[in-house]
Amino acid sequence: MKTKLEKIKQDFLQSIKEVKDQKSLSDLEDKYFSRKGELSLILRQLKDLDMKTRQEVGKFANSLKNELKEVLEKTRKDLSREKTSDVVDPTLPGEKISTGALHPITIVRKEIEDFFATLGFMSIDGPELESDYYNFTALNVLAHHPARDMQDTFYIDSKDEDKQADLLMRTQTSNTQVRAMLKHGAPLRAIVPGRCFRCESTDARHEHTFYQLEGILIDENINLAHLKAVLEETGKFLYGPNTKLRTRPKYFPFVEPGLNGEFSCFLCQGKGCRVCKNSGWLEVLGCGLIHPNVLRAGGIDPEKYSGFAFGFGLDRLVMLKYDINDIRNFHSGDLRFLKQF
Ligand code: FA5
Repeated sequence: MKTKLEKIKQDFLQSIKEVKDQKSLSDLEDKYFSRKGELSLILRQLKDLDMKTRQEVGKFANSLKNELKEVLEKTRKDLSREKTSDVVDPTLPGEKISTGALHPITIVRKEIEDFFATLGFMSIDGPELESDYYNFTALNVLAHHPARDMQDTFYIDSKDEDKQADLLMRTQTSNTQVRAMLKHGAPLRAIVPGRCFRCESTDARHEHTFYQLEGILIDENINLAHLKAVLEETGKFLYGPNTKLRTRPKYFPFVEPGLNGEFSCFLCQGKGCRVCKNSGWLEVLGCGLIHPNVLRAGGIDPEKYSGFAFGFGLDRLVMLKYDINDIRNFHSGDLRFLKQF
């Protein structure tokens, strides 16, 4: 009898898998549990067994009956849930749709673009895969010039088709200086936000892929005072009205004179704190007056026009603005980080 019960169990479990609606479920229930159902008949035969076997098989049969009933009820519930899920109840609260958000670098880039638009600067793009010519040579950095070692470069195996020049991933948005001059001529006011690449080992402040924001202004009689004025206004826009600018000489082959630009620390107002590493100043950019050789490469007469250029580390500005302590968060893809902005 135990073997018969096992067989019933197997058949039942097999059949219930094929049940697709309430009607076939009910037929199956009848087949096993109705008065003349297969399981009911067997249970009725228990009384003919001797006492000992009846106790043993009876226990087994009862637990089997309960088990199969449970499966039956679960299937009944599943079927009715499937059915009701087709029904739309407009009174239920809606599910919140996750819409995503802008990356913090994009947020600050847009703010800075708007700010520079008020000063008459257009925002333009330059290529990330660049020829050696625009990234270095046109910027007064000739082949084998030691200044090339200032930026560790990712070179690409193939060559530029027209000029047979080496290709590389741009190391600086300055690559767009000469391109912009050739395209738009003088006078010119433009900013170039974009990605740059350097073959550097990474740490909390250095990435192999990072953002810069270049600025170029060319017109007649442009001098360092104009550069300082624009940068001071940028500092105030970014970090508040009390922000001061400090410049110190720094060599960049494409500007003369070349300068390093620092803003007074917005957190401690120059007194010294954790953010500015107790110096009171935040180093954020390189800048200077555009070298006459670069103006010439851009088809602009250095006797008539002069200009300035600057290059901000954009990631750096964003890190300071939001108090982010590791640049590697930007490309981590970690949603816990990104959802804060
Ligand atoms: C330049 O790249 C010059 N092109 C800037 C310039 C433009 C000077 C115009 C004069 C005129 P530098 O290598 O210092 O300069 O980089 C500028 C800024 O980019 C740095 O201050 C820093 O904020 C950022 N930067 C440079 N390398 C990295 C890096 N690996 N990771 C993150 N930010 C970086």
